[in-house]
Amino acid sequence: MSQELFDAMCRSIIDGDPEAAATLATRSIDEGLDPLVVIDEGYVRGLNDVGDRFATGELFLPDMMLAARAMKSAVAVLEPEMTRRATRRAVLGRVVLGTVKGDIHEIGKNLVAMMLTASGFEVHDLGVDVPVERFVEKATEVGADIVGVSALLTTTMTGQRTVVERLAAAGLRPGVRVIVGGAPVTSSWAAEIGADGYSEDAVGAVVLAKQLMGVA
Ligand code: B1M
Repeated sequence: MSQELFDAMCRSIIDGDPEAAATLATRSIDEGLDPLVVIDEGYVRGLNDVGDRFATGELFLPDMMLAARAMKSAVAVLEPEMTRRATRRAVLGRVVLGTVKGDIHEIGKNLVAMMLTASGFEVHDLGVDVPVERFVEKATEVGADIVGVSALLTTTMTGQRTVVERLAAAGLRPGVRVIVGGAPVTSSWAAEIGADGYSEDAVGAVVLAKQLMGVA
């Protein structure tokens, strides 16, 4: 039964159909499904399919844009349910989060922001295409415990290294921890650039942030 729903969700992303994506999201909530499972087993499969076919030249940029729009409409429906399910406690730490300069991919970063917020972190989301200086300024302004830097392109990953370097130059390291993520990012890249950790998904980002705050 769920598989049929997941397949329809995947299809709604491939078709770039925000209404269908939202309707199916509502149905999954009515059926009591976990929004994170729904995102991974349904919608992200569709995004990956579109991304793969973009890479081979079968689909084009407008197709990826439509897929992203459908994904955002599903996440908008699922977000309150994700927040409702999380057990909220006292603020666990302050996180400044953003996607690096030159990179406008926001869906994964937004999921990380949602999960961190729902788990009790105070998240300052700087958005996408964020200049390095903004990470440093905001971290200083809010007294950040953690700076999270997302990058989806191999060409923008280097911005994560620059954030680590500029935070150090501003005297904020190692007090302010840096976590990195995004599809092309790996734990060995995180180690190479001197970040404090890497996570492959939004749930892992929460686990990592808690470990760094000593509350795991
Ligand atoms: Co783009 N894009 N895109 N794209 N896009 C990719 C990333 C790509 C892999 C597609 C492909 O070729 N197969 C490819 C990158 C190749 C590379 O460099 N390795 C690519 C390209 C090439 C481009 C353009 C250059 C295309 C062009 O213009 N010719 C262009 C670049 C624009 C720019 O940023 N300057 C571009 C544009 C776009 C759209 C605007 C159309 C759209 C984004 C819309 C938006 O975000 N509002 C888009 C999309 C949708 C994708 C794909 C299809 C899906 C990305 C996504 O949202 N995934 C993507 C292909 C793919 O990934 N399969 C692709 C779902 C999301 C839940 O996963 O973002 O990985 P993800 O986030 C995960 C984890 O990575 C992790 O947790 C998240 C949740 O589980 N995570 C973190 C992410 N950040 C984290 C931070 C953390 C911890 C974990 O700590 C701080």
